[in-house]
Amino acid sequence: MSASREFRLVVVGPPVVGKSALTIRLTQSEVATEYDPTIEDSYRHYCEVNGIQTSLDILDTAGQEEYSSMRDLYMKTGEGFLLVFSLVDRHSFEEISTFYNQIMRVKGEQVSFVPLMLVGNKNDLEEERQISKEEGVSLAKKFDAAYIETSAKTGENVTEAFHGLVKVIMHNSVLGSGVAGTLYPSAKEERDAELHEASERRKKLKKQKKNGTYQETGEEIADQTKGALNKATGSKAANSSGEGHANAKQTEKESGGCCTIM
Ligand SMILES: Nc1nc2c(ncn2[C@@H]2O[C@H](COP(=O)(O)OP(=O)(O)OP(=O)(O)O)[C@@H](O)[C@H]2O)c(=O)[nH]1
Ligand SMILES: [Mg+2]
Repeated sequence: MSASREFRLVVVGPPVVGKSALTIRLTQSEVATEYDPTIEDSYRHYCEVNGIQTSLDILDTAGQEEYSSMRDLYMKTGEGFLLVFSLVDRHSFEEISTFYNQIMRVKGEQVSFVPLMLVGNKNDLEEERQISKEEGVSLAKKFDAAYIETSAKTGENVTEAFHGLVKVIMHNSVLGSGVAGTLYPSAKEERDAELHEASERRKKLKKQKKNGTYQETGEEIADQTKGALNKATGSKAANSSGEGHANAKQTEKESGGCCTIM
């Protein structure tokens, strides 16, 4: 397969959060159960994203502090970053800001927008969860990043996390285009569906009112509709001043069928 576009993705985050397990799950469709601390590993993965043949050059990095001197270099060369923390380890969630700050310091000198995917991994361990979805979304907003929850063990959202980041790089904008499958921001189609739902609900309430079966006040209809509209459009307006945002267009979800070459 000849790749028409190449992307350099870097997987960063504290130790033991599952960076290697996620990378191996994507590139080899294998479940890595052993913990083997990484120094630095590089993977090549061919796939189709938004109908475009892509070659992903994925760098799986060390979470361990003793290898932190290597960070500046890969942060300089990376195009997009998966910032991985563990949903069952609050300390890793708190530590992720250190990685974010370093990326912004290094990349901030080169570009005005850095494509980021904040990844809450190990979502199969629901009963041990220490970080809520709301906390994840809130941190992603602060970082101007997309947010997704994954499991390298079950495979849930693993492809979506990597492909979502590629989409962010392609659009060079998170907030304007949305990213299908992520918890934040939702894709345009998902927001459109919410708007449609709000409009249908308003029609139904109007009909009930006409038939005399309606119980609520007019203000409540307005509030419900406004609430749904706000939910559907999110707080994007406040953040949509970036150049790429206005023309960003969400395309359909990619079909699977990836192949991998190490
Ligand atoms: N239950 C569960 N365990 C996971 C998941 N992802 C990784 N693990 C386990 O967590 C441990 C650490 O995973 P790694 O992928 O090696 O962690 P890492 O972030 O690469 O760690 P460093 O290379 O030291 O930075 C391993 O025992 C994995 O099997 C997951 O989604 N669910
Ligand atoms: Mg590792």
